[in-house]
Formats: sequence, structure tokens, C-alpha cells
Amino acid sequence: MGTINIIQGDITTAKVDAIVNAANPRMLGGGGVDAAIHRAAGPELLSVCKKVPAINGIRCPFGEARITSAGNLAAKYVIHTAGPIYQSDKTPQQTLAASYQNALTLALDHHCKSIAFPAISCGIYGYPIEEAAEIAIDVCQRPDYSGLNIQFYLFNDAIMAIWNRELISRGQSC
Ligand code: AR6
Repeated sequence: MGTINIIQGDITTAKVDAIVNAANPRMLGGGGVDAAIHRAAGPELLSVCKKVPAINGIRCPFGEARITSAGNLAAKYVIHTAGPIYQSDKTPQQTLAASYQNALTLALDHHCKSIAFPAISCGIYGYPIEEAAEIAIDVCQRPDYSGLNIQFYLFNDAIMAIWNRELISRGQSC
């Protein structure tokens, strides 16, 4: 099994090969962690995002992921994924699992050894935290990703506690 660590703090400080951004389908920035990542990466990140092919303004449909360079961040890559909007997605569980899975697959395709995730969809997109933790850890523990060091950067005590509980209940200490 790969390593999964839970860290309280700002994901833009992560020393990993790839930082995952909880983006939206347009991929041109937004609020929350998306804003923090664009702020820390500088304007180069927005310019590489603009180069990602778009159909009707959509660069990254819900549940998919796209990879770009990372501007001024210490990471080599930013992997952008649009998690589900909990209230409007018909199958939010599948969409959230797909976001994690597609981000992890892109990281492996680009020979990454380490990746940092925020709690995708758990802010503005309104996903219930316990259910999100279960899906996130379930996908990250799949044998396909055992070569990766996976770090969850979580912003507040409540989310940390829920993620820790989920990880411990699955037999991994954090
Ligand atoms: N480091 C780690 N986690 C953070 C940081 C940070 N610097 N900043 C916020 N979080 P959200 P979503 C946490 O709303 O729900 C954007 O506008 C935050 O506390 O950033 O997927 C996008 O453009 C929460 O727990 O992402 C989309 O439109 C988690 O990151 C939309 O929001 C995710 O919250 C995506 O919504």
C-alpha cells in the first residue's frame, strides 16, 4: 500500500511533484483553494490554463482532470480537477471518485512520486465531509496508486478529524 498522510495547512506549501487544484470546469481560477493556488503560482498558471483546449469554455468537465505546469509553486505540476457540485450532480459519488482517480492517473502518467490533494468539493461545492472522506481514501488506497506518496492538505480541524478517523478505520495510521 502507498503512503497516505494527512497534514493541516495550506496546500500551496506542499513539497510534492503534483498539487491538485479543486477547480471548476472553465479552469480559469475561482475562490477557495483555486484562488490560493493561482495566487501562489503567479500569472503563469492562468496563462497555461488558457492553453488547455476548451469546448464552449469548458476545459475540464466535472470528474475529469487536466495537468499543467505549476508557475512559481515548488511542485512540478498542477493537476486541475472539477469535483461535483453536491446539490446539482445526479451521481456525486461517482463524480468525486472520478476526480480523485483521474488526478492520480495523470500523476502516474507523468512519473510523479508524490501528490497533494485538498478536500475536493468540500468547500463551495458543498459535499458532506464524511462521505467525501470515505470516497477520497477509498480511491487513494487502491493498489493502482501504491507507488505514490499521497498527502491530504486539510484546512480546518473538523475536516482533519473526519479524514483521520476514516483513515484509521481502514487500518492505516496517519
Ligand atoms: N489549502 C488547502 N485547502 C484549502 C485551501 C488551501 N490554501 N484553501 C481552501 N481550502 P473549495 P470546492 C479548503 O471551496 O468545494 C472554487 O471557486 C477548503 O476549506 O476551494 O471543490 C473553484 O474555482 C475546503 O475544505 O473547493 C470552484 O468554482 C477545500 O479546500 C469551486 O470553488 C475545498 O474547498 C470548487 O469548490
